[in-house]
Amino acid sequence: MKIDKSKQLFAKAQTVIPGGVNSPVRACKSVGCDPIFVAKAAGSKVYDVDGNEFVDFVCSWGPMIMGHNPAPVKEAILAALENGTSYGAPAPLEIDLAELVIDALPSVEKVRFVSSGTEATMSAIRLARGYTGKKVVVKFNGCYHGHADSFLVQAGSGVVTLGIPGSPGVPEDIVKNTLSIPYNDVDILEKTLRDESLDISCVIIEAVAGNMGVVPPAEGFLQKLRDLTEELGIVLIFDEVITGFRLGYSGAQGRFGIKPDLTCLGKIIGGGLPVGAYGGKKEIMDNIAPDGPVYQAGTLSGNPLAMAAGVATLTALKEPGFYDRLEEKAATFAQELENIAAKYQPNTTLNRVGSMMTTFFTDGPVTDFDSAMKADTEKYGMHFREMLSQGIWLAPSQFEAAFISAAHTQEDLQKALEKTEWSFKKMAK
Ligand code: HOZ
Repeated sequence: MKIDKSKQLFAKAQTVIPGGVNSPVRACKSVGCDPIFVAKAAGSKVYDVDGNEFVDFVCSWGPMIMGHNPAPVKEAILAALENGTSYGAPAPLEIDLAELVIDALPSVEKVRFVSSGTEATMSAIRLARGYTGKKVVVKFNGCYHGHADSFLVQAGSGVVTLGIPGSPGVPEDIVKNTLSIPYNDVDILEKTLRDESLDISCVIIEAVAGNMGVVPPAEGFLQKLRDLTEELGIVLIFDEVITGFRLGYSGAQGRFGIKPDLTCLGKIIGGGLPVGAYGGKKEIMDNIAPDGPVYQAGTLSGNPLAMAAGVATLTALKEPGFYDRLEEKAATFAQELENIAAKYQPNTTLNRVGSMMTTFFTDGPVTDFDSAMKADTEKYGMHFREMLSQGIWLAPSQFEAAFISAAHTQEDLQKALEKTEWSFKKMAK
């Protein structure tokens, strides 16, 4: 595969952009190669600047659930574009998107739009602290909630990919108010939440973890978390930036039948444009300025192009059977992957929930951060490079998810399976 133009662009990018990338995992450091520069994307494919074609399982890290540039979203963006790109004033589409979100998620009575998932989670914990008058945020090891200071403790995604223990620039004084505990450990959870000396305002969780690779909640874990937080007056925040409108039209909360107090959204609700949102109980949301004293604002919040893309996306996702078809496609694909792994790489564990999955290079089970960290990242890197050379685009880190979209055809999935078999076989030698 020729990648001369990507190589040239990466060299140039490194002179003007830190690491040559605008988000660290993209630099492909942990998988031992240089990044590919993208020229365009359409449907299930990404095309690089050298003219190579890849079947895309990154899907822009989750948003592209209908594939790249689907017609209804493209048309909605073009129509919105005719009316200008930003107003810094309210516009009708914001209400439309808010209504779609509220209709989809029974736990959400009011929603505020921001411009990224990080903004959503950071605003949600501020709101929880303002509402409860308490300081401490409880999170789970290996969960990643964006890059705001409070969350860079035992975090997943790029933080674990690059082996960053905590980030310089994040003051001790801030992270001392973040408590990170093991995912799926009911005993530690209960002990922590019942400790009144801790001054806990909220618990934030990826209801299905996607940033230490995919790790599902253990049976009953989310219900226990809901029961405890309810009993103790602690705000429960579901970070559904990845899972929202991914694991079903009502996200992880619909799938597991849990109603959090606050929900953070992003990715899919922007249809590929930069959007985040946080929403929940009216009683809590009414504390946000201008109705209440908790401050949060944004020049591009509710941006008209992003709202148009979001409305078109959520409307399209309402199509009857959409999620059933996606689930079936992902389940069959995952089963075939497992069959191939059983033959050539038996020391792997595939975790899947709906259309998100991770093959961990460890014999598992992978149920939390510690077990995810047992994965052989060298092997993942090798597999990543083999797959890339064969036209299959996987996440450039063991600790991320692979996403299936509605645009993936049987031919795409068959190709991915054949190439996986080829790579696993080669690695087994
Ligand atoms: N942290 C993001 C995935 N969980 C990566 C975002 C990006 O590089 O675009």
